[in-house]
Amino acid sequence: MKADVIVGIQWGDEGKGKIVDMLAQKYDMVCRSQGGHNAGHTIWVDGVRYALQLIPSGILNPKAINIIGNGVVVSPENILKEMSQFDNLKGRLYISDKAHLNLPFHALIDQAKERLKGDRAIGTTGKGIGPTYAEKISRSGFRAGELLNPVKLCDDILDYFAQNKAIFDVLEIKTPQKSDLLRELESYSNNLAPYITNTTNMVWKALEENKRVLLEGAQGTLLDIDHGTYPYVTSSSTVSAGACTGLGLNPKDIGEVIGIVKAYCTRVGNGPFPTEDFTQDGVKIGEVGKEFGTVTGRKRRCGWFDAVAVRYASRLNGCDKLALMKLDVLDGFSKIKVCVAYEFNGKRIDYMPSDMENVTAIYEEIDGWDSVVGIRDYESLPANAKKYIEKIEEITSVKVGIVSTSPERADTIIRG
Ligand code: 2SA
Ligand code: MG
Repeated sequence: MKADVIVGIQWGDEGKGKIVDMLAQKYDMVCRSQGGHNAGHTIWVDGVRYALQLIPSGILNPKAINIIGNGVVVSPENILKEMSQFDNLKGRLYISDKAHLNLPFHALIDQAKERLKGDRAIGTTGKGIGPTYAEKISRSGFRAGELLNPVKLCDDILDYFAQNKAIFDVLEIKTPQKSDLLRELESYSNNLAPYITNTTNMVWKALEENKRVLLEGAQGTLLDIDHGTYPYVTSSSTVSAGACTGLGLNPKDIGEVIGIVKAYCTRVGNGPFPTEDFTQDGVKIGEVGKEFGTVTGRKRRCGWFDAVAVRYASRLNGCDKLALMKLDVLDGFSKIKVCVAYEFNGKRIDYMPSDMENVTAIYEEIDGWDSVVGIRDYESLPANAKKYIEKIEEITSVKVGIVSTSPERADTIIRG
């Protein structure tokens, strides 16, 4: 069996939550491969609200096994809080022993560095994601497996503080008291030990046994550490290839890749966003689309669909199809803009250059429609909504296989 991948195609918050939640019902295993508790979505089931940041969405399917892979950075404090929303997760949730630990001091480093950067700040979520991945890459991080020996881990963390004292002093971060740190680590260890294991073997076994496996991406392609709008990116590989390294899979293990895009575009944090709309239209999209960060509550910047960026992201991920989310948010606009090319150094280009700071969007306008809310079959969509979807398919060369017409699970068009 092959593992299917769900990946964000823009700057995150494309509405992956709804699709993963829908699909998770059909999968035996749902895995996260990157990111940490900077991700976030809310799922409602039978009137109960669940906030998920690290735990895969398969947790709401009682039959699914959920894996937090080696590529994820795990905050023990945060995951324990999330786990407390559920009754008994034993046998349903596993954390890779190779996943790196995102500890409280990582968030302090993240926030201090953002302050020092001033107006060149990235606009991170402040959750310590960058510093945790930085320590992983520089080979001085701490892994979930080390929680199984909290006494040694405590000594190692204190050694790390001693080695980096000069830096911690500049950032005004205090070394923890040994007794406090040990108590904290012992508590994490007691509560998390039953969940920590070699998850690579588990995913391999599931595929060998023909189980259906879904890999759930967090953030989006344009936030990818290599391929996104660097340095205004997150610190993980958000593309489908990253799902392989983040779980111990190889490219041949991957089945269908579904790219999630919003019918318009948003971004939180700083950095280039060629189709950002500063007029009343942008404000309206934000209000109707309820565009606020689920983790930090930050207001998202809003603008139009950038087909150049979506084509680039679809190629990077190998998307078999796109799921077009929140089409209903564009209801009632008389004209809808689509970015079909960029102006860069005085020339029209049809690709994303590495320097995205200096591109200007070139738009085509499409006539709007009244309402698509709740429509569940393609043929019933207003003609202009179909034209919009076909325009997106034409420019990106990827089929729009799924269209979402409201936040409700059932208000979804499946085109196959
Ligand atoms: P970080 O914290 O180091 O990953 O931040 C680096 C950049 O990545 C962006 N980023 C995100 N963008 C959209 N959604 C994210 N998750 C939350 C959500 C965000 C929130 O689902 O709504 O609640 O604010 C997310 N996580 C990271 C971030 O804005 C920086 O641009
Ligand atoms: Mg989100």
